Amino acid sequence: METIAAIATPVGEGAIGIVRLSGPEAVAIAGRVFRGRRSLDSVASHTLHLGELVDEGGVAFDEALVAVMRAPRSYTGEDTVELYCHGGMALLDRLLQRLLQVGARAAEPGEFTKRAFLNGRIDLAQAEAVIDLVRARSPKGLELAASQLKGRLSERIRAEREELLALLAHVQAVIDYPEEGLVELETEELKQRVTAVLGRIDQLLATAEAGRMYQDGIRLGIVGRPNVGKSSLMNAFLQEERAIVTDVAGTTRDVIEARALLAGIPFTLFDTAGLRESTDPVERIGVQRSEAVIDTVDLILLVLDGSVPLSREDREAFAIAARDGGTERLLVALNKSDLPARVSPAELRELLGDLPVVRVSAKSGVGLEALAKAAAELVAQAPPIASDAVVVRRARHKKALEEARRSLVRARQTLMHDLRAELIGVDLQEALALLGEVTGESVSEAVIERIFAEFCVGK
Ligand SMILES: Nc1nc2c(ncn2[C@@H]2O[C@H](COP(=O)(O)OP(=O)(O)OP(=O)(O)O)[C@@H](O)[C@H]2O)c(=O)[nH]1
Ligand SMILES: [Mg+2]
Repeated sequence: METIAAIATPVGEGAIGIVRLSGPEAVAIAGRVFRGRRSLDSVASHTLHLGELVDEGGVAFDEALVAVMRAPRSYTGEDTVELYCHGGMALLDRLLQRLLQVGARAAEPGEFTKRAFLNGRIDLAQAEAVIDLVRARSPKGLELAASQLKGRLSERIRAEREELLALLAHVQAVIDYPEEGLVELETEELKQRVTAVLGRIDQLLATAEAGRMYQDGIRLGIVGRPNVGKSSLMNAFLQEERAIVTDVAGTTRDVIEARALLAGIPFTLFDTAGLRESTDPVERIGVQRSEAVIDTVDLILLVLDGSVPLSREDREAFAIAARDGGTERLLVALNKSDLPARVSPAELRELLGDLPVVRVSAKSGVGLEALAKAAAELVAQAPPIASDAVVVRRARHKKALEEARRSLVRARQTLMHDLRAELIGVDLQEALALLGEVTGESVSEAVIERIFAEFCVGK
C-alpha cells in the first residue's frame, strides 16, 4: 500500500493550512520534512508536536504543528499524519511537493475516505454521508448527513439483511429436503415476515423525496408576465436588492440565479424575463431563456399581480408555464396583496383550477414563508422530518431499495401461489444483494469508483 498525501484545506489564503498523509510510511515520510524536538518515529499516537518544515537543504520554510495518529485508530484506519502550517497556497504546495519528493504519492479525489471504506472504518453509505456533510446547504441537510454518517441508515439496512438471511436459511432447508415441502404454517410465517420487511422498506422509501429536497434543495423558476413583481419577489426572498426592479414592463432581460434558505430548505431561485410577445430582439432572447428555465426547474412559481385585473398576457404566461402537463409542478403567487384586490377568487379558479395559490406581497414580505412551505409540500408531499429520523437521501439508495422491494414482492407472490422454494430463494437472494449495495457489502468496483470520484482531493 502506497502512502498518499494531499492538501486538505480549500484553495486560497487561510489562517491555517493542512496537509495530510496516510499509509504505512506516513510517519517516516513526515519525519523527512519535519524537524522537532523529538523524532516522529518515537512519539505516541494521537499527540501533537511543534517544529519546523525543512527543504531539501535543511533550511526551514515554515513552522508547523504535526499530529500523529497510528493505525488502526485514524480516519483511514492507516498510519496518518496531519501537518498544520500557515495557510498560503504557495506554502502548502511547497510542503506537498516536498512530501512527494521524499516518498509519498499525490492522493486521488476521495482517496482518504475510500481507504477508510476499504479498511472497514466506515461503510459505503457513511462514505457518501461524508460528501453530503461537506456539501450540505441547510441545517436540516447537515443534520441528516450527520445521522447517516453515524450509520443510522446502515443499521436499518443491516437489520433487514439479517432478517432476509434468516428467511433464506428457512427456504434453503426446504430446497435441501424437498420431500418435506413447505408446510402451511411455515408458508404463513414466511409470508408475514416478507411483508414486514416490505413495510419497513416502504417507510424508508417514503422519506426519499423529502431527503433529497433537504440535501439538494429546490430549483424554483419565477415566471409571469412583465411587471407582476417577479424580481421584487426574488429580492424579497434574498433580502437584498439583487435584481433590478422598475415599473417599466420588460425590466429583466436575463435569467438571474441566486441561492436562499427558505423554511429550512435550500432554494435555487431563477428570476426570469417577463413572458410576452415582443419585437425587441433583446427581450425576445430573454423570453426564450425564461422558457428554457421552465424546462429545467423542479418547480415553477407563476406570479400574478392581484392589484389589477388578469390580462391576456397572464393567461398566456399560465399556458406557457403549464405546458407539457406542467401543472403538477406549478405554484401560483398572487402578488401585491398590500394593494386593493382586483382579481376575484372566481376568476382565479377559472384560470387555474385547483392549483395552490398563495397571496403575497413582495413589498411587505407577507406570505413569503407560506410560499416557501407550499413549495416544499409540492416537492416532497411529506411532513417535516424529525431530527432523529432515518432518511434516504441519495438516488442510488432509493434505486436499490426500490429494486429490492420488487424482488420481495415477487417472493411474496410465489409464497401465495405455487410455493416453489427455488424461486423464492432467488428473489430473496436478489433483495439481499440489492440492500447490500446501499452499505457496500455487495457493490461493483465501478460503483465504488464513481462514488469516490465525487469527492474533493484531500478528503
Ligand atoms: N405595491 C406593490 N408593488 C410591487 C410589489 N411587487 C412589485 N411591485 C412593483 O411592481 C413593479 C414591477 O416590479 P418588478 O419586480 O420589476 O416586476 P417584474 O415581474 O420583475 O417585471 P419584469 O422584469 O419587467 O418582467 C415595480 O414598480 C415594483 O415596485 C408588491 O408586492 N406591492
Ligand atoms: Mg424583473
